[in-house]
Amino acid sequence: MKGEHLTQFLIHEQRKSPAATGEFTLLLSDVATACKAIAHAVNRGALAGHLGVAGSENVQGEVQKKLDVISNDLFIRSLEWTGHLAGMASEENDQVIPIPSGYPRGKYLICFDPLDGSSNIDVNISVGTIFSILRAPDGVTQPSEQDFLQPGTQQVAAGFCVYGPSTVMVLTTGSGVNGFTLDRDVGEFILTHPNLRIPADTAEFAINMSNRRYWEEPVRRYVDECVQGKDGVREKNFNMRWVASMVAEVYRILTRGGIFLYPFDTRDPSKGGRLRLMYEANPMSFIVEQAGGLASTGRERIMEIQPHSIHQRVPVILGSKNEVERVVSYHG
Ligand code: AFP
Repeated sequence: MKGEHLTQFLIHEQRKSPAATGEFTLLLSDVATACKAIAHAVNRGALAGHLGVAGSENVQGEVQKKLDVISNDLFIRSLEWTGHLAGMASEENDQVIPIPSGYPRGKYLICFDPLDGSSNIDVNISVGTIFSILRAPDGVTQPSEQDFLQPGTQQVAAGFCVYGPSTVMVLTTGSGVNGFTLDRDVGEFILTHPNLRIPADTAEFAINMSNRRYWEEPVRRYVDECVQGKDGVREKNFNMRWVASMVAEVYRILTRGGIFLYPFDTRDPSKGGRLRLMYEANPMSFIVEQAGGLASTGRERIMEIQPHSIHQRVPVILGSKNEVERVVSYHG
């Protein structure tokens, strides 16, 4: 119900499943607490000396920002002790993150990108946290990387928090998508955007055009047709956006439709794409599909990919159903 806070919402959802123990509700509530702490750190920015680079690289070989490191720490510290998780995997950590000995273990696994879009931090553009929750295989209390390698269809929940003009958490547990705005006065996420739905048609696309020369032909054809607008085969004008923060792009698509593409390109074919399957593509695909959209690599449904590594990258094309179907059809 619009206006209820996240904990109320989660408990109402929990009561719909008589067998629920409350562990899942508590886990989501802990994730929200972690996001509030990160929102606070992001919001303090230069005042807390949080801007700039950390002087290190992550496992992907990307330069880490101070806030990447701070957010990763805040997320891990908020969740490791709670007893709801068997293990964690972060975009920033080479290996899966075990629950320290001395803390109880739960039945869930979480994969997360603590600060997506972090190249935008220093220029004060929206960034966010993305998470995906899976079940640990039966009886597993010390999961290995292999235990995380489940296709996106196995996710029990996914969400993201966008730290923008307001802080908004978007969440799906597999029955629709809801958006909660952080009310800083009371410290709670309030349900402000119930049952988000992505319109099937759109006239807005998002892609990094500077990579055009590296794209495959189907993507080039699709984007060229959008750019030709009324004068081309589409017979309507399109608008373009590129924030370079996936959280901001997906939030825009959830509020007014659109298509987002980070396709395969030939800059480094061995990478298979730019975005990470476990931390970005799978959770965003779950959310988008739950809101009535589609998510594909161009050749297959993202959530059906069998992962082979926790840091695997994939092409991502997601958003308004009819546009994604069109791009997929061009891949033939
Ligand atoms: P960072 O977290 O390193 O800034 O990457 C953000 C991101 O994974 C995703 O959120 C953007 O859509 C995409 O990369 C932007 O990539 P380009 O800088 O190549 O446009």
